[in-house]
Amino acid sequence: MAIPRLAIDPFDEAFLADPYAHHDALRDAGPVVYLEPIRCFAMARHCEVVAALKDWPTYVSARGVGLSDFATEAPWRPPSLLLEADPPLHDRTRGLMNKVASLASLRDMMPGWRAKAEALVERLVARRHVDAVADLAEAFPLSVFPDLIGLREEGREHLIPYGATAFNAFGPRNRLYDDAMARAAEATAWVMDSCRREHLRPGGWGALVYAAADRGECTEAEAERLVRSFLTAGVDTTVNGIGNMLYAFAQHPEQWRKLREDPLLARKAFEESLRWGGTVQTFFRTTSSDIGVERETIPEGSKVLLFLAAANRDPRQWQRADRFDIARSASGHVGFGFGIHQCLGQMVARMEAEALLAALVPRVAEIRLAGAPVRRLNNTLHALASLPVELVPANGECKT
Ligand code: OVM
Repeated sequence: MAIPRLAIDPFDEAFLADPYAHHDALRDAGPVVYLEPIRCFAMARHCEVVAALKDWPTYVSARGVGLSDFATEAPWRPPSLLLEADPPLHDRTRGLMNKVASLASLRDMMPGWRAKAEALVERLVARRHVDAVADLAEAFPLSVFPDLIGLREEGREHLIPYGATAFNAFGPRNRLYDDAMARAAEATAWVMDSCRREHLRPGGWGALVYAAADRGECTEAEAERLVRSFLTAGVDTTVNGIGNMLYAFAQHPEQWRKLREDPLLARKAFEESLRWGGTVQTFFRTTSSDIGVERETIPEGSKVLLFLAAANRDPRQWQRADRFDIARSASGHVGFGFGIHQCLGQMVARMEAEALLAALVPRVAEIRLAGAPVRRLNNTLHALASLPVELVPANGECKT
């Protein structure tokens, strides 16, 4: 059997507006496919996506995890020392960053995050009609994450546009890419400047990265670039992870009732929302050698597109894969990736989601859709621009 050649363009706007409608065709065509419109190989089944993510010596990241090959094209910004690096460099930078983003330092934040979430949710329930994107999914992460890093106050509105730009830049040079780049200058300059030592507050994760530089674990220039990773990867991802989770509950009121009956399901519910409707849809790798597939060869230097979100709904892996069911075990999902590059900030994301759910569950009987959700198209992220909802107050009948 040959590698099937498909005419699907996973970055055209019809695909990006509703990626899940196209995943069956990608998965069912074969374990590896070739996508003619973008001229690269792709995998959409759970087994193959996990195998490729595990095999970092073959499927490398240092040539970029977007369509652009850094071996032949200049990257739009200096490459990330984490995302766009391979061992041995990656082991050193990731080891350093793992210590900064420690669970212990996060646990100390939790009481403050919970209090912030409660105050926010109380204000919103009183208003009743809110935009779950602007008022919850954006407002909550922006009220905790920049302070965790120790970012300066002025200019924080650039964080989401910068994230959107970085994630659009993984795609081909389509309209989304060009529009993002045309508007990127100010946000990019602000983010770069915010990564400098003198702009980071003592005690924040940014300052901790510079403390590692002071101990000789990295250079000053590397510290600056590593802080940039927090700002690139930490905002638009959690914003849309929370937004997609709230949208999942708005579409499945019975799942919200189930969570209210058993609030300890909150952690599982967030994992299931990442599996069912995750935020990061795709990442590329580049092959470091020829790979035999069927009776064909994926040549060295090929871009391979990994459909994380399709793997997460692969019926070969999950029963009733298309059902959002917060009581199932979603473990094994690749919404945070897999292997050596698996999301560094995943505990931040989980804690943000949990703080918000802990505030919402006792106060909100139903997250009721109150208008048409609006998508914000992005080459990598499944994102929402707006989600009008009615937060139906709980009147204290909840157990918690
Ligand atoms: C980075 C980074 C890491 C993960 C995701 C990401 C833009 C960026 O290190 O800059 O997306």
